Amino acid sequence: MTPRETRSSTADLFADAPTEPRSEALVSGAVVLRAFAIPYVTQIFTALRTITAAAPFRHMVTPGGFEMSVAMTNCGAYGWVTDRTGYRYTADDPESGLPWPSLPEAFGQLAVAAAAAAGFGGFAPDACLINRYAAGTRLSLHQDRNERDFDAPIVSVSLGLPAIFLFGGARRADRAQRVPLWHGDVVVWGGPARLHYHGVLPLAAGEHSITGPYRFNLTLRKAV
Ligand code: MD6
Ligand code: FE
Repeated sequence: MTPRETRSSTADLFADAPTEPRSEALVSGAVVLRAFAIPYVTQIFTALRTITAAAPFRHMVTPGGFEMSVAMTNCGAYGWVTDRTGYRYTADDPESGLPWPSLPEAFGQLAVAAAAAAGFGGFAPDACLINRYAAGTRLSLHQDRNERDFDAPIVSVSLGLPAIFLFGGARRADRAQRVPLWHGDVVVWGGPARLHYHGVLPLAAGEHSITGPYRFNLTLRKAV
């Protein structure tokens, strides 16, 4: 069993975890960079411990009043938050009143390199949303549209347990592709695909050698 394999009830979709870096286009403007984050993993988890000590994971509430099953925190100049009044970016963590922890150098380097590899030069992220999924946790189809300008791409880093990413079109009703994402995979999203609907299917239970029962996802954006 290689380190990238995990046991799960969706073994068929997860059967062929890529171990070599390669790039897979989803649609024009969206690409999966397989294993792109592997060289950054040690630095990422070291930084994550510092970030979550200052800004712990929490379950935010949607404007509709539902507690999100994904646990979230942020780092960078701006963080994405939701509460009863809506979705937005803030400079301070509403739980502590302090600025979000700063963006670790390795996060910025990874994001800029991944964006460039996907054809988006000059990416300057100022926000990193950190998502933690446990078994059964899902993220329903949505668009990322709280950022000020949609010219910058989004860089999304998958760590730990694998998940099925749903990648749809410009309209909610458009048919969605099911894309398995493994530890170290990076999805870059921009240009004509920037406002495409996407989501994550309920996480299958499993155990990962680094993250245990969790999947982590970093989404690096230019928010402001
Ligand atoms: C996740 N990702 O993979 C959730 N958004 O956990 C997102 O919502 C997302 O992966 C925009 C672009 C890429 C993403
Ligand atoms: Fe999203």
